[in-house]
Amino acid sequence: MYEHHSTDLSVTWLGQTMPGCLYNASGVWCREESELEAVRQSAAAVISKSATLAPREGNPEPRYCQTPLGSINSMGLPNRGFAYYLDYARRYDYLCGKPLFLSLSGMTLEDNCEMLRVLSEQGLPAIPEVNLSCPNVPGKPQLGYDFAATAAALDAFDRAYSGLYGVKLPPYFDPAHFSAMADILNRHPRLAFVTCINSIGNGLVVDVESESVAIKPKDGLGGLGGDYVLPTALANVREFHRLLPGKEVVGCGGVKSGREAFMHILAGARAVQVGTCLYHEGPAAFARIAAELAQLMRDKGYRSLDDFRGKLRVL
Ligand code: RRO
Repeated sequence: MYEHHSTDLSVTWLGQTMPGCLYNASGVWCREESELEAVRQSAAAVISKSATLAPREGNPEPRYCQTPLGSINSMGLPNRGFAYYLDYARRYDYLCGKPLFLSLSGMTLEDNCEMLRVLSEQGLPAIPEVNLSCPNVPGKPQLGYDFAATAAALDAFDRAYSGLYGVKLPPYFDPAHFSAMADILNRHPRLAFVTCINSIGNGLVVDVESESVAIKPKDGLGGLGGDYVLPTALANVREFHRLLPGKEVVGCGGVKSGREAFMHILAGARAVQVGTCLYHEGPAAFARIAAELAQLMRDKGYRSLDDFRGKLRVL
């Protein structure tokens, strides 16, 4: 006699419960309202393309390339401008139970603070995820690799914004860097979550047949996503989950089936974003990955994400 329990993928955090754990990685399927609405229909939450104050065309094409192991991109922050995503956030159906996150990536600290002030004044339920890690604007280093500048930026965000917010971090590769960044983040109680990771910046994909780089900007350098980044993403999720008690970690990097989503949650992720796989498969990826995750959980006897979140074993 089998007992049948339903498998529950819902996630309660930031004072709300969302119906599942999967949503898009910022940058993918989220530049236009039609794309954002398609994500809202098929995922458990929505995040918009990183916004600058003014609209941007982004870098010259080709600027995205799929490879057998993932992707390389140097989009260069193409977006409709903050006012467009703010207008979407004003009209968003918050009662659908799917949180709306707004990714902000101002060209300057003052631009980020300006966008945060406007959001604060509007009092919308949309939650900012400030991007500290865009690798693709020529001449602009990733803020998250400059610890002093990150510390100053977070102090300014606290003054500009009165609610809970998150940051999108670049991948780190050394325990000294995990710990230095965690010490900075822990000084900010309203920093409620970190999303780990952005693409691994400034990789180079080479095509042997044409003896050429794969994308045009920065002589071929671009951010890596997909299979290339999964172990790096998991390391960042696990380390920040350990080092940031009371904060949440959103996993992002290399999720293409229920198995990678499971790995991120086991490493400590509260929710999981899908980037490269969503780019290649479209929003149908969410239902497929969720079904695979639910099946894997049933096989293991888990009924909710709380049963295994952060319970990765060490030897
Ligand atoms: O638009 C981009 O080139 C881009 C951004 Br803002 C980012 O944060 N991460 C990425 O891989 N591409």
